Amino acid sequence: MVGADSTARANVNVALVKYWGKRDTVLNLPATGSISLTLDGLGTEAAVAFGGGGEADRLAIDGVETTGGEATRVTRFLDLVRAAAHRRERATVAMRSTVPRGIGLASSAAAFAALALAASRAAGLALDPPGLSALARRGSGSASRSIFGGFVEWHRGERADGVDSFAEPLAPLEHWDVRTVVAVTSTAPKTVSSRDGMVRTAASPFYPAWVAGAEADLAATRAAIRARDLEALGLVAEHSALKMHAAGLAARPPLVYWRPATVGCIHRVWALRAEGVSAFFTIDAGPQVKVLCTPADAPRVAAALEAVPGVERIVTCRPGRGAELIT
Ligand code: 2P0
Repeated sequence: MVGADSTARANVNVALVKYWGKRDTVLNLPATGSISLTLDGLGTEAAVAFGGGGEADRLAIDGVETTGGEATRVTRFLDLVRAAAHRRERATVAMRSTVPRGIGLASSAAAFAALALAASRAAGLALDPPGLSALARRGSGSASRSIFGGFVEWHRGERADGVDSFAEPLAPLEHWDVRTVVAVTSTAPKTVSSRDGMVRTAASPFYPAWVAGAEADLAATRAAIRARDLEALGLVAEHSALKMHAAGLAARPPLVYWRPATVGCIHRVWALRAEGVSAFFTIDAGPQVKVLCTPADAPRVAAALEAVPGVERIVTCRPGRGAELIT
């Protein structure tokens, strides 16, 4: 018998204080806490049904039956759900991206947040929000944050078993309406995954400084969000992103996620600030630049970034909701 189908949706998030390094690679426990903003309109839907008598899990991504590394990662994740629910049946999983195609932001955060919610419900598990976040973390660290909407903090946790390493919302979604203007500078697949990039960075001579600075950045970011202080938030976000990339630059072999247009956008954001526009960038493990600004300034920021040579496309996002069940 095929079990009840459960479908969930989740959005990607952009880290303002970055997660970049693990204290446990099996349990996916971070070396530091991190703070993010969930983005509206860039997400993934996951439909899961256990049962059906198959010998193996079946995965379709955007309607295409998928095997290999992605399918293995989903099966490993479903094994955790099966163990928690005391079930053995294989599952049928259909994932569909609601991210506009080809913008280089098809993040595992949205995928594993949606999968955690859909698979746990389909398996009959009723997890509380921290439990759901901790489950999503096992699929992909940043997915722990996409369980929630708006500004979210993922706690590093202290325990070796990881039960205290989950995310929580820092404020209701309506607390602060900001915009994130995403400048897409390249849609080529990245050459080093986040997972491998983090391992490489852990041997960087700058890694200890990167880890040591996190607590101060987290405290400043929490205070800035509470006070709705865009300049304070933006300056810490830029600092956190630049430190993360600096640690990667000093790794061996070096890690360079930026393209020429990435640097062009950095300078354009600084020029906008000199012109009086409150705009601040952050950059994840790729070449895209994400710029935080007010709703009123978003059109001007978008126009400025669109004019930077090499920028292929601009997407402007409102704060987004957390993971939700559709069926
Ligand atoms: C972040 N990134 O905080 C950081 C900043 C990218 C740059 O979390 O190994 O895909 O699955 O836990 O979550 C990307 O890392 O890595 C990431 P895993 P994940 O958003």
